[in-house]
Amino acid sequence: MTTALLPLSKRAAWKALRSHARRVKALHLRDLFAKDPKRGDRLTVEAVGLTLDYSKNRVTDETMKLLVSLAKESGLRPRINAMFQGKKINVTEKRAVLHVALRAPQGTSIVVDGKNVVPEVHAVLDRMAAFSNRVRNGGWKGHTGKRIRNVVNIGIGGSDLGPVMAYEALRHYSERSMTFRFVSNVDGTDFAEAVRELDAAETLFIVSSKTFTTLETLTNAESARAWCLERLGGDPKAVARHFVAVSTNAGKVAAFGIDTANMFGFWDWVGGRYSMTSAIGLSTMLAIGPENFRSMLDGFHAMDEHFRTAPFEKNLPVLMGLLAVWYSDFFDAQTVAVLPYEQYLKRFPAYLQQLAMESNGKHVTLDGTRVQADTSPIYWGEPGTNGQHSFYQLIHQGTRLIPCDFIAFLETLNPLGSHHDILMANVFAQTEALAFGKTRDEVKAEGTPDGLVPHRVFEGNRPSNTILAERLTPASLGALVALYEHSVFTQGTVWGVDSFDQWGVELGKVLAQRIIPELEAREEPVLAHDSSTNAMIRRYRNAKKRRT
Ligand code: G6Q
Repeated sequence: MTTALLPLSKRAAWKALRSHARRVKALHLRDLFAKDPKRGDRLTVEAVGLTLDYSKNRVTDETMKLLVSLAKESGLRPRINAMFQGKKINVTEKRAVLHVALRAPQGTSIVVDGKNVVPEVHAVLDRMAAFSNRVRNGGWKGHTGKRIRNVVNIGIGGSDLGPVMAYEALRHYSERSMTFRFVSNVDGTDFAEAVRELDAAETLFIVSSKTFTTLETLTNAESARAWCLERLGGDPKAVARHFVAVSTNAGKVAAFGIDTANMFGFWDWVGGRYSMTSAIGLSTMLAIGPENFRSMLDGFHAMDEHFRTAPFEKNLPVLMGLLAVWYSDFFDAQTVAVLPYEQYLKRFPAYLQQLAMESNGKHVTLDGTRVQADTSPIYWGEPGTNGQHSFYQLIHQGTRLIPCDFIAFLETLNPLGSHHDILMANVFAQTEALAFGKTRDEVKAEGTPDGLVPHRVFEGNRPSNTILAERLTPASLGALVALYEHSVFTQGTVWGVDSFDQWGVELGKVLAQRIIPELEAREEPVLAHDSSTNAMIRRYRNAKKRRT
């Protein structure tokens, strides 16, 4: 399908966008708004409880028309269909890409290799729910008969960032009598601090690893087992009461010593960074309960359906994806700032970094030829208002163009005096200041001394999206995450890259495996790296020697 597409630079819409961009660069948002008093309403779309105001972007109606044409010429519609039909669109790994099946309601059908996978998805969800209920109501006991009060998820990358983001985001809905921790880094500090004041008799470890071969996760899991056994009398039977696994690899789970009866499975068509709605979400379900987890899945599903069926002109993920392409490829913007005005979303930018950058940080297209444009922008961000007191300076007055996504909720989960009014006023003020700025004349009219005028000018014309939802709920979180998943898919489709592989993480892993024995060998190893790497290895070994 995709191979029949014209190369990016040959697509009519792409060529038209090139010359169109030159004209748009000369326009200022001040004028676009002045000439069109309804622009704010016109360039706002709503779906699945989310409102996207994209009016403060440097676009005209013509831009949006051309971007939508670009999506069409890039085969977005057939590619969406291919994904939802379980086609193997992850071509380099020959896999279907079906995170959308993880949230499909019971009774629906999504077929992979001739088999409807939805019943299996629900069978795992049911097992997760039964297990979560047992743990939450104290029915599941630890080795010494105590109930579980602490849950530690051990996993990294896609097996960590989704769970930790969702736990933080939905903390309001979580079982407050339980403690949830997340260990990902192989740096021993992560594990040591996570379990520091926990009672092993009350602690359950979830070892989350799709492959169950990941060095960091297995190292942490081994340390967790040793920590647990040391505190519970050394009886290996304790492992069955304190360890469960989430994986696709039953053999490795059993080899580690976890009873496969306590394993929750998923499938090779779930990519790591798209796995938070699979059994990888077990810690989330333990925290918020099966019903809330189901409403989170329903939020995802509603956005999946919107993405699958809505016309591109009104399709939130498509619009956001196309706008990211617009700035990345026609304005040379290097980054997108994601600015949630919601403290519970503090890990959302980190989650999004993996989602976007691991998916579309690619230099070749599906057929292996060099991609003809810049691919994924760098996603970054921090919750507002904190960022306003640090890096926003550069966004307002620096020399780089930083498109921003503001995310906010109309109602707070923690009403406290006028906090929420102040918070929301800041969201609206920031988007206004970025778009309209402050002219030289306005600065002068305030009586600013001449020498200071240039320093106090805000050029404006700095683009932003604003995403608003009623409240942060499991369902609205689901819709928000799915919005970005499909925005990333849209971007990857335009660039024609495989958004579902991640070969770029392999080389460092292989090299680390070579260096570990060189750090641990008793005898001085023969080092055959470059002079920099050799010297660092020697320095480390010498420091180790000095300590012993
Ligand atoms: C995600 C990546 C990667 C993966 C981790 C953990 O898309 O594949 O971040 O999730 O490397 O892998 P395991 O779950 O297999 O331990």
